[in-house]
This record gives sequence, C-alpha cells and structure tokens, in this order.
Amino acid sequence: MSAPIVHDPRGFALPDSQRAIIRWTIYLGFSALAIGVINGLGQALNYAGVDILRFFPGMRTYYQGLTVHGVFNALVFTFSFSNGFLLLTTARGLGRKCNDALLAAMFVTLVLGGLLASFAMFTGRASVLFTFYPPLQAHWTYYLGLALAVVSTWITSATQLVMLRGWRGENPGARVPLLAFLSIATYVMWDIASVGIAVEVVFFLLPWSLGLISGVDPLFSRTLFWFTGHPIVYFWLLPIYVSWYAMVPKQAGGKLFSDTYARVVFLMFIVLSIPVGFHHQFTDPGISNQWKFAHAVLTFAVFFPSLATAFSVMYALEMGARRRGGRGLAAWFLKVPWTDPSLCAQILAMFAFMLGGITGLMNASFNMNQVVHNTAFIPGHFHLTVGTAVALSAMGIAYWLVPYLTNRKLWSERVAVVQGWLYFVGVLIFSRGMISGGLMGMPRRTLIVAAPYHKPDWNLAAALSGVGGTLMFISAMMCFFVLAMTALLGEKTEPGDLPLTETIEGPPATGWTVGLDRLRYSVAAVLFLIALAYGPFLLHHLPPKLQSPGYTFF
Ligand code: HAS
Ligand code: CU
Repeated sequence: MSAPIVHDPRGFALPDSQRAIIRWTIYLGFSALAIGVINGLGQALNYAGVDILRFFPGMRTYYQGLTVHGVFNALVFTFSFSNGFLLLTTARGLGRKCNDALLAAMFVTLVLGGLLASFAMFTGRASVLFTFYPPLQAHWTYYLGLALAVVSTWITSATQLVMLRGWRGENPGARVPLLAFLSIATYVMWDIASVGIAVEVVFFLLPWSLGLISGVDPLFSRTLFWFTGHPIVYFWLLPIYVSWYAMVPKQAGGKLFSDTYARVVFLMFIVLSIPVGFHHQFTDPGISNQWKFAHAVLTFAVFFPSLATAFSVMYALEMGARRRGGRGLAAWFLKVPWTDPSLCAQILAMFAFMLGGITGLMNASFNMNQVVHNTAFIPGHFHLTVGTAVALSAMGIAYWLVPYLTNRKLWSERVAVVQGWLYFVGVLIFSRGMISGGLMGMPRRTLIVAAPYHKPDWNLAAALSGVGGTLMFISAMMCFFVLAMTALLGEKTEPGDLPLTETIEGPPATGWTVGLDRLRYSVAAVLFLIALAYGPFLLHHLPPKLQSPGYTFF
C-alpha cells in the first residue's frame, strides 16, 4: 500500500512578500556569481599569459582577485541560491508558508555578511583566498562577514524545521513529501558540517584578527576548516540533486523510479559527507598516515550516493526519451528534449560532473594525490564539479525559476540553449588545460605569468585554460543577460507551478522505510563516524597550540 503523496493539499501560493524575498535572494546569488566570474576571467587569462587584473577597479594583486572570485562564486552565490531555492521547495513540498521573521532575518544576515566580507576584500584587507588558511590573516570584517553568511544558512534550516513541525502537527503519521524531505536533509547535513568553520572563525580567527589572542594553531585551524570544507561541496551540490531527482524527470518527460531510493541517497550524504576532510590534508604534517588513509576510504564511500544518482537520473532521461520515440541502446539520447534550455543546461552539467567525479576519485586516492595536490589539476576538478555541475545546473534551474518567481516568460529560449552549450564547451577546454597542466606540475594559486619558474611545457595547457575560461565567462554573461531581460521585459504570464516529477514507486506507508523520515538515526550515525574519524587526531593534538602570529603579504 502506498501512502497518499500530497505535496500540496490546499493549493500552494506563498504570500507576495515571501515570494519577493526568495526572488531577491536568488537575484543576490546571481549578482554574486556575476562579480565572481568577472574576476574568474582575470584568473583564466593569467594562465594564458595575459594580465588584465590591473585594469580591474580596486584590484591590486592577483590574490585579491582570486579571493573575490572564490568567495563570491563558492560562498555568496551558493549560499544565496541554496537558501532561496530550498526554502521555496520546502514550502512547496509541505504546502506551507515560511515564518516571516525568520525569512527576513535570513536575507538580512546574508546581505550584511556579503557586504562586510566585500568591504574587506575590495579594500585589499583580505587577500587570503576562500580557504583563508592561517597564518595568513584578514581584517576582522572578512571573518565576521563569512560567519554571518553561515548564520543565514542556519536561519534557513530553522525556517525549514519550523515548517516541518507545523506540517507534522497537521499530518500525524504521514510520510514527509519527498521534495521537502530532500530539501530539509540537505540543511541538516550542513548544520552539522558547518560547526567546524564556525568554531574556527568564532573562537580563533575572529579574536586573533581583533588582537584578542596573539596566535593561532595553523594545523588545528586547517583541520576545522576542512571538517566543513569537504561537506560544503555537498551543500553546494545537494540543492542541484533536489532538482535532478524531483524536477528533471518531469522536464524530460519521465518519472522518478523510486522515492525510497532518493531518500536513501540523501541520508547517505548526511552520514558520509563529513568524516572525510583529511583528503584535503594528505600532505599536512601532524596527522598520522593511518587516519589520512581512513578518510581516503570513507571518501570512496561518499562516492556511491553520487554514483547512485547517475543511475536514477539516467533512468528518468531514458524513460522520457523513449516515450518521445527514442530507440536503440544509446540513440534514445537524441530524443531528450534538448530544446528546453533548463533541461539542456542540467544534462550538460551532469556530463561534466561525470568527469568531475572521475577526477575526484583521482584526488582521493592517497598516493595519486601526491601528484596532483596544489597543482592546476585541482581547479580542473572543481570547475567540473562546483563550477559546472552546480553553477551550470543553477543557471538551468533559473531558466524556469526566474519566470516562476516573476510570472513572466523566459526572455529567449534559443539564447538560453546556446548559453548552456557554450559554457559546456568552455569548461571542457578549460579543464582539459588545467588538468593536463597540473599533471605537468603547473601550480594552482599562482600568478603564472610572473612566475620565474614558468615552463614552456605548460604553454598549451595554459592557453587552453585561457580560451576555455573566456568562453565560460561569455556564456555566464549571456545567462545573466537572459535572466535580467526576463525579469524586466519578459512577457507576462499567469502564475504557474514548479516542474514536479511523479514517482513510479511512491513512499510506502508501512515497513522499515517509514523510519527513514526520522533524520535522528542518520544524525546519530554521522556523530559516531565523526568521533571515530576525528577523535584520535583531536586527542593527540589538543589543546590547540596558539603560537602563530598573523601575516599579511598581499
Ligand atoms: Fe572534490 C578538492 C575528491 C566531488 C569541489 N573538490 C576539491 C576542491 C573543490 C571541490 C572546490 O579526495 C578544492 C578545494 C581547495 O580549494 O583546495 N571531490 C572528491 C570526490 C568527489 C568530489 C571523491 N568536489 C566534489 C564536488 C564538488 C567538489 C561535488 C563541488 C560541488 N575533491 C576531492 C579531493 C580533493 C578535492 C580528494 C582534494 C584535492 C587536493 O589535493 O587538494 C565525489 O563526491 C564525486 C562523485 C561524483 C560522481 C559522478 C556522478 C555523476 C552524475 C551525473 C550523471 C550523468 C547523467 C547524464 C545521468 C560519482 C550524478 C549522463 C549524460 C551523458 C551525456 C552521458
Ligand atoms: Cu573534499
């Protein structure tokens, strides 16, 4: 027997004021992405031997530009997009409104955080990159700004949990609708994951930048950072998976094959995303090899929920394409509705993500990491993942989301389809350059044009990075243009609904899967794994050795 799946028993309409806040949160995200990619162009051209950064207003050094690029793209854009998009999907899934005060607080903290960090970065007081490794030191406004941005995500999570509690009160014993479940699980994972960075910033970096404590412990800070810094990549990715599971099947004309499968994948992310941070610290001294190896093994485990996602999404795409007359072992792929710009961008993003996943496994392999760590290979990997799987999918989602939030038609479907392809071609060229350069030792985080050890062998790789990055930049600008034209001049339409998939196998009303909705079991499991994966290091290392003064080189 299947439980009734009632996404939305009373019809769904958020009050205009709440829709407006969500709309502006999404706009904030894409504006941040725009600022970030302008600086990204500067980075890509640097590899190709062209230094355009000096023409950018206020940009004094390469590291200042790289910090702006990383913070705006990887933090401000992603947080804004996740907060806005997943509040909407939670509200829609549960058929409830958000709490007004919490929603407003989310937006205010996000804007304030963004402004404070921007002040520090644009005035040259925080050229410490988005990883802000001590002993590099930034102005306190940078740390406070980032902390506030994280607080905005916690407020988002609280808003979801308040909605969930209200819904449970009215629907005792019912299964949580899938759309809401996936959205809430994403933030529960992040609530636990973000504790590392919160402790690092609030107890160490902020007091240190204010002169309240005289030193920090670089190794301990890095460990706290990567406690959060790995799972943050899934906090970027899971909102996209919400779309790939709950919306893409519908857009492709297919169905999601199993509700339980999707839930289990998200629960696996809660359990496995966090205890893997040492795979960013394989070369750090002070952490024993066997615990690094344990994190490497767990990293292979967290590969599986993404692999599972690939199968589920592929099934939905094939089902849709066969319904549209697709045939053969692979030729059905041509019958996917490629003219839908939203779907097209997301499928191209998936294709890039397959390459991102493979390079991720290479990074995670304990010994292979020695070859690629700190080389351009790593930006090659993460422009396929966060830079495409996430960013290009978000652009694709925006192609229905902005029309939905403004009650307007997308300004030009054709330009939007071309945009997706251009980005895809751009990132393939870009990452081909970065990856091959990295394998030849081309470093990351370096102003290559000025490096005295620049090798001629890197020339082709570097030129490809420059060309690919330029195409990605042009494409991103096309996306912003389409979105702006839609919001300002798009043809008015009647209010519509989100593209929500049907499920072949709905959530059973009885049996063990009912317990999946209780996130506390997964939370207990991850706390246990964290204790196991980080406990021995902490026991050995604590108390922190607060000895390093701050340095500001740039
Ligand atoms: Fe990573 C470094 C390992 C996923 C982002 N990663 C980074 C950094 C970033 C990043 C930003 O183990 C650099 C941080 C810094 O500044 O230092 N990563 C992995 C592994 C995965 C992985 C094993 N990374 C991501 C995701 C990211 C991201 C997701 C952002 C969103 N990564 C590492 C490691 C390092 C690292 C090491 C440290 C390296 C070092 O030395 O510094 C896995 O989770 C990947 C799983 C992915 C898959 C692919 C599934 C494919 C799907 C699409 C299906 C397609 C379909 C359509 C259906 C298993 C779901 C088909 C279409 C056709 C046309 C056929
Ligand atoms: Cu990682």
